[in-house]
Amino acid sequence: MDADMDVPMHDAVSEQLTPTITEDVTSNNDNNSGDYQDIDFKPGSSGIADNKSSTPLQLTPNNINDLDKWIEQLGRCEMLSEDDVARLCRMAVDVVQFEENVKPINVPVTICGDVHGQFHDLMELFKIGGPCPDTNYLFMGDYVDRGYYSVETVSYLVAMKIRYQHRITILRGNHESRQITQVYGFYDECLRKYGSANVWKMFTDLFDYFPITALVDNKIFCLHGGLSPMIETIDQVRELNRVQEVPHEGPMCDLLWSDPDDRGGWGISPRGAGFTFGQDISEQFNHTNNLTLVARAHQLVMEGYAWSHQQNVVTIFSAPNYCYRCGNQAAIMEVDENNNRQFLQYDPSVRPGEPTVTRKTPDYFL
Ligand SMILES: [Mn+2]
Repeated sequence: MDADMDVPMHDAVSEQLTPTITEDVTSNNDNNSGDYQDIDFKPGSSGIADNKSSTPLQLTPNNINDLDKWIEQLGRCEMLSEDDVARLCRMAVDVVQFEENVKPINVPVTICGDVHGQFHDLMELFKIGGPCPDTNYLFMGDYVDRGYYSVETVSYLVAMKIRYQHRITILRGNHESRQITQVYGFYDECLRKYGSANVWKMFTDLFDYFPITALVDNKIFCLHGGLSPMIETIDQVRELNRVQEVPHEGPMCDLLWSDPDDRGGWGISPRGAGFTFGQDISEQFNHTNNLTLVARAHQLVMEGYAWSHQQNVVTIFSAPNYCYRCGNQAAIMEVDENNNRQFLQYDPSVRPGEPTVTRKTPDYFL
């Protein structure tokens, strides 16, 4: 293992919102590598949000039948048809569009970090944490990219979200974005598995509606990345217009991209988006908002979880042996009805006969 894998910030350095990529996807320069030229970036181009309901989706016996069938199929790691993904995403919009920017969540709940397309490890997570809906779940984003099964992973979680709306919450991570998924694997996987970008367009249009933060029992503020110099109170998060591609800067960007740091105050993030924030910032935020903890994901941590800022912040990472090579454990955090917290750690699932995991490493792993 690389020595620098011990240090979480080194993962931050490896995953960046790089300026060169921004140029590739936003300019019409003829010198661009052809891959990105024909991609329609217009949010909403899939049409899955064209006929949004004005009231939350009410499940019918027919819906439930379909969802249970899809969940069973996806549980075998078999992807849905393109038509079924379209139906799935239309239904999902009518669930998540009604959730608040700061989704209130009751205890008990089990809080999870990055999954990154490691489908079999997600199944292991549900074995360790208990099956949904018997156990309530909060996922803090980054379902897609890097792993080999982003399509199956995000389809499964979205199907579970629709089927058990009040038992599972799925927040948006910085990878639930049109730009990042074109660099780190999800776009390519959709093209390979479906033969067109249609499914990618549907899911990225759906991601725009995902809630961005959650508040567990008014005590634990949960989000993918971290704090923002433009956000002092949780009420300010409630006022954001979140239904858009993840911006390159500003409060919504920071919430999905920032990282805690040993240095005090705000710092420039090596990721090229968001900020680093010190213990003074975390303490002030928790004090101002009457919180006990900020729970976030976004960084590889070797034990699967890591405290920082004298337990004002916890990082949870739920992709064991990240990228099939980092050697890390994964973890989830159970919060019980008395607000006691317990971490459950787990190792990679065993996949007998899995041919792909030892193949050559795609460039976006590096
Ligand atoms: Mn992330």
